[in-house]
Amino acid sequence: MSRLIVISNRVSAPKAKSAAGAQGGLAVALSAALRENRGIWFGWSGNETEQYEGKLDMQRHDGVTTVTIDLERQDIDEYYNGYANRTLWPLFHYRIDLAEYERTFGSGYERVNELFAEAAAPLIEPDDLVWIHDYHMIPLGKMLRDRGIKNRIGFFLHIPWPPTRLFVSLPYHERLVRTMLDYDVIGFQTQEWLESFVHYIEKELGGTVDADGTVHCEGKTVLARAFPIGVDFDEFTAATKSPEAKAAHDQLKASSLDKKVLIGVDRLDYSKGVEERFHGYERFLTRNPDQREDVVLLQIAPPSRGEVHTYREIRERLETLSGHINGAFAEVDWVPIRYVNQGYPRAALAGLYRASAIALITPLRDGMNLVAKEYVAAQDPDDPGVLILSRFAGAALQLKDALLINPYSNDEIAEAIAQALAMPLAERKRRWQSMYENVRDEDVIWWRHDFVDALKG
Ligand code: ADQ
Repeated sequence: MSRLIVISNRVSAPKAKSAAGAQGGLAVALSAALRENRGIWFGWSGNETEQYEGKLDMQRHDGVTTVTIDLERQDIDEYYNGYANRTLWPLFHYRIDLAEYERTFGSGYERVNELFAEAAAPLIEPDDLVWIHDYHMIPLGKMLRDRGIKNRIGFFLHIPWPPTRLFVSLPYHERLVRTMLDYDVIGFQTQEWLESFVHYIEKELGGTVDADGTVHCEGKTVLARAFPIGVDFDEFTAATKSPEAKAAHDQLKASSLDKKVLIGVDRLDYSKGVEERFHGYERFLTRNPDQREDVVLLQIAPPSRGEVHTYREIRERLETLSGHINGAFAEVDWVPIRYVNQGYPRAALAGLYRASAIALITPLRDGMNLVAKEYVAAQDPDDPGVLILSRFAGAALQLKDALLINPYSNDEIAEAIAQALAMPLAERKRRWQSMYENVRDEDVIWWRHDFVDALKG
């Protein structure tokens, strides 16, 4: 069996099962994938160093070797806060209004990717499979090739790939995409993001793409395919039965009495559509005065990327908006929104999902969205809740029996809440059953096998 070398911006394998903080979807998915594979996970420690001198920190936990490096302040600012989170993240989530194009960000991004390549190349042995993750590391495969690495190298993008007409607003876009032609496999979350990539290759670089996804471009060949990521189904369903889950479940039930809980769980990010969700919920409260006190919205949103100003701004806007809605509608014994800015351990989260009659998941654009799948996995089969899901989340292509809504429409959100509250048990069960089968069958292990098999060639 080949060893797997995973490379991503951050490494958080050892903590992934128990940390109470905001866990990125990537950390949760990869810790599961690496546990069985004698793998090495390489990336940034998350720490800052005065001066980077090529020092590697190597640790072993749970069958996974992690190797990390520290980064200098300027690298963190230009590569991570800059190009990754102020340029690529907004652009790839269709927000060119928020994307910032600074030369220093682009050069910092290339510099840090070179630094990653220099540090990772010596760890790679001849039979290893190399799997690079996400938008922070797009050019890394080529930089490893430049250092003589001949192994099979795959790249998986966790976020959307934007339509060509938006993508070409990125200075040096051809240069970035050309680096991707050195991979053996490029994976996207859904067919939709794949189609945008293929369109770019054909229209901007004059390449051709076969029906099986083989891309021919500028003398190179690479397989491009969709590999929808799933949840660690076994781990998550086990967590649902834990004492911690039961305690969280009972606490939420007891504190909301006979009210139906609507739950939202997101990293605090403008792409998650939490503002639009609050507006849709407000519309529901306005339109349905007789049902107001039957519901409560629990929104869990731990802050992320606090060094980036757009994240500080969305945080402030949400505080103001939740305060406004609560001020306008609250009664002595009821507030419409419980807005919580912290992360929860996964087991507690499982209990909260199970205690909630409705999940309100309304991203404006999302590569996949694992919260939607976790909500489905956590339900009681005898009395399952209803998933209201944005049609712009990658997960909507698999979870077709959710109530799919356009998150930009307050009316659609309000109407879906009313429909969910009125939904008969038989319909809830029918919709949940089909979503449950998908979440169970297309889980993170299935995803990993699918990608690694393609990478083996
Ligand atoms: P994220 O944007 O981080 O991931 P998501 O897929 O929803 O989004 O994953 C979030 C993970 O963090 C989930 O496992 C969730 O349980 C956890 N989480 C969120 N809020 C939490 C809280 N308050 N407390 C504890 N845990 C919390 C990126 C892409 C997604 C893609 C994933 C995986 O943006 O589209 O699905 O990677 O590929």
